[in-house]
Amino acid sequence: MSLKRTLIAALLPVALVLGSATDARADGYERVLNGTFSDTKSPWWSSGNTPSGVDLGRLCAAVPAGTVNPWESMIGQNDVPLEAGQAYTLRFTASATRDVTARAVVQTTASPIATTLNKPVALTSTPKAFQFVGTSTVATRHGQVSFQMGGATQAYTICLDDVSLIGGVIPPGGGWTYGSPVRVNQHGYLASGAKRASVVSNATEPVIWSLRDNTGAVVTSGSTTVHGADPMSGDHVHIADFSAVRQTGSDYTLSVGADVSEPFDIAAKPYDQLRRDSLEYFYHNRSGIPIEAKYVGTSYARVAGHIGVAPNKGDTAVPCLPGECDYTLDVSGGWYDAGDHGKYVVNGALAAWQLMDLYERSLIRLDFEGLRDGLLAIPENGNRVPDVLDEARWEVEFLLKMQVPAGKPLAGMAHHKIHDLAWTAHPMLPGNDPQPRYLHKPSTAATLNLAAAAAQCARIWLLWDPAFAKRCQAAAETAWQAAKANPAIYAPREDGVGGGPYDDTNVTDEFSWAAAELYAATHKREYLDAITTQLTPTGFSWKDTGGLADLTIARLPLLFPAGKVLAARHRVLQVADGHVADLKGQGYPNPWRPADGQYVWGSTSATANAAVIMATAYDLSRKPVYRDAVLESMDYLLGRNGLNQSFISGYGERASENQHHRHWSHQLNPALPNPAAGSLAGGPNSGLQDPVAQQNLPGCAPAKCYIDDIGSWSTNEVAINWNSALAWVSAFADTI
Ligand code: 9MR
Repeated sequence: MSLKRTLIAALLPVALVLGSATDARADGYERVLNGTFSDTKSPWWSSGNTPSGVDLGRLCAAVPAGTVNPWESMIGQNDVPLEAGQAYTLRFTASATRDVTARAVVQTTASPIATTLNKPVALTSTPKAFQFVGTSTVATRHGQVSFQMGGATQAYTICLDDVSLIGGVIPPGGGWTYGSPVRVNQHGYLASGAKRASVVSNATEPVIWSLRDNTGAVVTSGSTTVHGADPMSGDHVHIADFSAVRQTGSDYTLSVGADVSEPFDIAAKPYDQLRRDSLEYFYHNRSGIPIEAKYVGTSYARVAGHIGVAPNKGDTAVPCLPGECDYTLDVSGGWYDAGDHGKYVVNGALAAWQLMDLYERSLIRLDFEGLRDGLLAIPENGNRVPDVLDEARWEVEFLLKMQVPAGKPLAGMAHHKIHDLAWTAHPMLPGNDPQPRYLHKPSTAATLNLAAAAAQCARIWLLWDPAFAKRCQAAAETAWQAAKANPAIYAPREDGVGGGPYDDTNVTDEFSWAAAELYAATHKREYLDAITTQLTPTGFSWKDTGGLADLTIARLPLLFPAGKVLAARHRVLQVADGHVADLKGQGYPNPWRPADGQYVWGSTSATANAAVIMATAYDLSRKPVYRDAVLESMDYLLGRNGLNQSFISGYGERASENQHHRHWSHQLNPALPNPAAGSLAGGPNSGLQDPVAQQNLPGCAPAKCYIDDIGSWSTNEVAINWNSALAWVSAFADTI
C-alpha cells in the first residue's frame, strides 16, 4: 500500500466519526454493478441448476430441491474489488416463495478463500431489507458477492433487489499509477530509425533529458519539445528525440530529472523475433491438431481440440442450430478466433488474407525471411513451402469447409460461424470443452470474405500447389455466385451467446473487396466492374473491408488497369498522410485517431492496420516519413503510450500478460501459462463492455481504458485479426 493510501486508510475512521459531508468516502463506494436489475441480469449469474431472470425489476431464481451444500445453488456477481482492512456493508432486499434460510456471502473464490462476510438470511414471502458488515482481509479485484440457497428440501423461488456493497477507499476507476512518466518503446528501437520518447510533464518549457547506457553513463542529452495537452490520454506531454544515437546496445534508459524510463535496446534488427512470435501465435491457437512441445515447449503443449473426441462435441460432424439445416459438416481445423473457441468465417478470412498478403509483400519486396520454409516452429516447417503460407492454409482449409454443400439450400454460401452453445468457464483447454457446437446460418458477409480469401489463395497457391489453388478458385467463384443470389443475409447482432456475433448489415464493402481479389485471380470483367469501394481515412477492419480493394490493387499493379492502379496508389498515399499527421499530432505516436474521440474494441489492431497502410505507402514511395511513422506506431504498441504499457506479451518490462484467453490463464490457475510471447492485447476501449473494466475503469480517458486482467474481455482479449495485423507490421519493421 502506498504511503498516501495508508494515510487515507488511517484517517478514514476519523472521517466517519466526524461524518464529514464533503468526504465522499464517508459513504463509501458502490462495489457491485447493476444491483437494481433495472432491465438486465448481467453481470449477475446463477448456478446451472438455478435458472434466473429479471422479473419486475428484481432478479428471481428457481432454486431446486435436493442439493446438500449452500453453494450448490447460487446467484452471484464476480470481479468485485475488495481492499484489505476495509469494511464493507452489504445491503439487499429479498423474498422467497417458502420460508427458508439462505446465506449472503462476500468472499474470494480462489483457495485459500478469504471471507469478508457469510450470514444466514431468513426469507419469507414478504420482501425484507437486510444489512451486514464485514471486513476484507485481502486486496483483490476478484471478490465475489453471492447468495447461496443450496440444501433446500423443497423447490422455491427467490427474488432479490437493490443489492449494494459499499466500502473501500479507492474510488472506482481510481488508484492507477502508470510508473515512470518517461515513456519509451520498452522493447527496442531500430538503430537506423527514428527514436523518440514521450514524457508526461506539466512544464510549459522544454525540459532536459539524458540517455544513459547500461553502465549508467550519459551517452547524450537534449531538451524536449513541448507537445502540450494530449486529449486522448488526458496527459500533458513532451517529446524527446534521440534519433541521432545509432550505437547499438541493450538496457539504455532515458531520464528526465529523477524519472527514469523502462530499459530498452537500440538494435540493428529489433523485430526479427517478434515477426516470428507474432506468427507463431496462430499455431498456438490452431484447432484440430495437437500443439506439440517440440514446437512450443512443454508449458504450451496441449492435446488437439474439437476433433470429435469426448468431452468435445465438435467439430467433425457439426449440425446447424435446430431447424436451420438437415446436414452436418466436418469443420475441424482452423484457428480459434480469440479467447473463445469460436471459429468465424468473416474474421478468419480477414486474418488469413492478411497473412497471405504478408507473404505476397515478402515476394514482391524480396524479403527472403518472409518466404522462408523453416521460419517458424510449426509442423510444416520442412515442406518446402513458406511457413507463413502453411499457417494461412490451415485457416483457408477450414474456411472452405464452412461452405454449404451443393444440392442444399443456399449452396455455395458460407456458414457465418461455428461455436459453443453457451460460454464456457475459464480456464478451459480446447480439448476439455464439453459444450455442444452448432453451425450458424450462412451470411452474405461470410460468403464474400470467403470468396476474397479463397480467390487470393487461388492466385498465390498456383506457384506452390496448383491443385489446392484450383480448389480455392472454385470455392471463391461459387461463393461469389451464391452471394449475388443472396445479397442481403445478415448475421444478427443478438446472436452473441457462446460466441461473438460479428454482425454486419452493410455488405457493399465485402462485395467490392471480394471482387478485387476475384479479378486478380481470374481477370473476368464482371469482377472488375464490381469494385466499388475506396480506401478512406477509416481504413479497414473485419466489418469494413472496402479499403482492402485498394490495397489489393496497389499490391498487384500488373494485374489491374493502369487507371485503377494510379488511383489506388494515390489513395493509399493520401490516407497514409492522414495517419502520419494523426501520429504526429498526438502526444503518443498513434497513427489511429478516432474521429469521435472514442477508442474501439481492439484499438491496438486499428493502430497496427493504420501502420499497414503507412507501410504500403512506404513500399510505394520509399519516403522515410512513412517508415518512421510505422516504427513510431510500434513504439506506441510497445509502451510509448498513456499507460506505459506494452500491449505485446513478452516484449517490454510492462507488457500485457493476462490477456483474456481460455487456456493462457495463468492469472486464474498458476499451472497454466501466460499468453505466448508476441500476443497482442486488444487495448484501450472506451466502451468498457465487461464487468472488470466497468469496475476498475469508469471515467477513464479514451487511451487509458485498458486493464491487464483476464476478466476484461473488452480491453484485454487476443484475436487472430489483431495478431495478423501485428505480424504484418512486425515483418515490415524487420525489413526496413
Ligand atoms: O473484434 C470484435 C469487435 O470489433 C466487436 O466490437 C466485438 C463485439 O461484437 O467483438 C469482437 O470480436 C470478438 C468476437 O465477437 C468473439 N471472439 C472474440 C473477439 C475479440 O474480442
